[in-house]
Amino acid sequence: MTVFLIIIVIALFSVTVWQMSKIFDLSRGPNTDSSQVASQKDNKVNGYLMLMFLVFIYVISIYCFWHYSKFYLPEAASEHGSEVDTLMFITLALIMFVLVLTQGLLHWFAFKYRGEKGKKALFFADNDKLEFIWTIIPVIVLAGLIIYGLFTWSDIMNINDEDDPLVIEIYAYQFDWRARYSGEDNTLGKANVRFIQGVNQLGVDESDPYGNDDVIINELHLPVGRPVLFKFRSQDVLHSAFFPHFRAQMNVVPGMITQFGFTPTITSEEMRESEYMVEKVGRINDIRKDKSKELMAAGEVPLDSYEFEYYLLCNKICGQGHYNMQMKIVVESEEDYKAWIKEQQTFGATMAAVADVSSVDVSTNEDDALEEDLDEEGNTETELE
Ligand SMILES: [Cu+2]
Repeated sequence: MTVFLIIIVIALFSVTVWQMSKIFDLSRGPNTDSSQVASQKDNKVNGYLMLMFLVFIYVISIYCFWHYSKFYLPEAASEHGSEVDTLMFITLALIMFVLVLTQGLLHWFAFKYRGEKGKKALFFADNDKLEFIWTIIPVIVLAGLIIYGLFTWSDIMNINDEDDPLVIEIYAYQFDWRARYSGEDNTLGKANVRFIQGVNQLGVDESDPYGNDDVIINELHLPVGRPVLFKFRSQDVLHSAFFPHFRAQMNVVPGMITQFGFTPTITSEEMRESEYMVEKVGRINDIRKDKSKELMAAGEVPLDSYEFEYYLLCNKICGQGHYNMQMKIVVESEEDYKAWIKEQQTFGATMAAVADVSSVDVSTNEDDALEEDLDEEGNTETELE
């Protein structure tokens, strides 16, 4: 309702301004020039305005590059990442070059050939040579960019099985992620939404022996330098798995399995210690300190200091909790990774534990019905009536 009222006020205000400008026009003396043809003075003013606008767009572009470049992502933390960055840089550099040149020419000519008394425009029908030049140059440049992009794309998307990649399933649902490691055999057990029940939140097929040693967890640990093959699955709607620091993104589509592979090259610790990150984290913590002062003055809890972590984010607006759909990624040494994965419970062990608990409960309360509910955190509650 407020928005509607604001729109009405703005509309009425515009009508008032328009009516007033008409009144001013009428109230002008009889000697003023009321013709619709641009005068010598109009042409001059507009010519110089063109030049000023050119300077304005150059200055604002330089300012933006200088001021916002600190928000650029740091060095890519994956093997193929630098290829993506180079492609991006070449494309941007070409676009910038053409943009600076054409905008300069456009505004300069508008200024130079502004209307002047006695000046007459030259009638110029066409010129085959000129047309050929300005057609062939963009064709060559664009074809080059597209072919280069295609090669880079196929290079990145071709996952070589000979590299023995670590197979991990990334499972998306509103509004969180789960990672399923394929275990010792490096083969994921079959899964289907129909098997989703109780603790089996990802619908892993219990009858498939490959699934027994799978590990399901909501934190992604990756050994540095080892190729990883991600298989993506969605429970509900379209999500998009976005790993900005690794320059990777893949749609997560319900009803099908998509995949993407990359090799992490920089551990979380190394990234934290990099010059870029030390500076960035320092900047964020300065802002947090100021905010904390305000909070403490208002008698509220101050903010924790920020520490860098890699994150997997959702990059498709998938619902109201989309903004918070993220999973921490830890890139660590092969030994640390092995020690970590050893401590995790396998899917088989989880199901066996649940079966044990159920059988104990049933044997002690023989006539009671057993009900299992999955709460919001994905934990199983065993309720006895
Ligand atoms: Cu999502």
